[in-house]
Amino acid sequence: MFEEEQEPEFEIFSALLFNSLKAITFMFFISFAMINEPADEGKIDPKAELIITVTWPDNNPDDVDTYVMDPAGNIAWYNQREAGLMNLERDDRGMFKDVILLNDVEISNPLNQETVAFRGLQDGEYIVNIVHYIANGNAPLPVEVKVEKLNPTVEVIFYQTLELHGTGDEVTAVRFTLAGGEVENVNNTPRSLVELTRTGDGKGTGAASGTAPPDGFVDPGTGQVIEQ
Ligand SMILES: [Ca+2]
Ligand SMILES: [Ca+2]
Repeated sequence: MFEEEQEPEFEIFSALLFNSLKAITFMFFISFAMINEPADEGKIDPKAELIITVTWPDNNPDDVDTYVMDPAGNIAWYNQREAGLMNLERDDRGMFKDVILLNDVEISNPLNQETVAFRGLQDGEYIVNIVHYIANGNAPLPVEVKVEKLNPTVEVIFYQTLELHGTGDEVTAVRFTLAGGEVENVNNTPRSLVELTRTGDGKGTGAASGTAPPDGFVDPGTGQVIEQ
């Protein structure tokens, strides 16, 4: 009699305990998943072998884009930021969304810079292009392009200030060939990479056809892909 009265309570307690354990386990996995979520924005690979830096004047509202093709034909650009062993760390869009926090207050970040990091290198030709995606004035825009090979010691392969002349202007900044760790045949013979990404001729170009990026990521104001 005594035992019969105790059993239902015990069952309820067991069920509660079991459900609580399930909930705690679930929350544990959720938080673990959130901790491991990669924060790729602005991340620089500490083991980078080569870095390309494209810079234009502080506070300039123009949007310059960097396109890089590796020997395998992969092209890194704003719509395909990871391609082969390359990673476009950030698509800088002039002053758009450029803020930094100072004393908990948002202030504008004047920097205009895009960086492509390589976590590995292969023999063959690399092509670095810059594109004037959005121009706001008529004056030529000076754009610094620097290519540095980092190992075994820092070696500047290329450093020059080029000019872009209005929306749509694409300039081949530099082409170079790696052969067994040596840099050869540094030149700037023009070759359009924009064309390759739009026609889908490059590998991993992220756009099979047409000139528009996927609808869900387009900023209606500028028509450009919104940073994730
Ligand atoms: Ca850009
Ligand atoms: Ca900027």
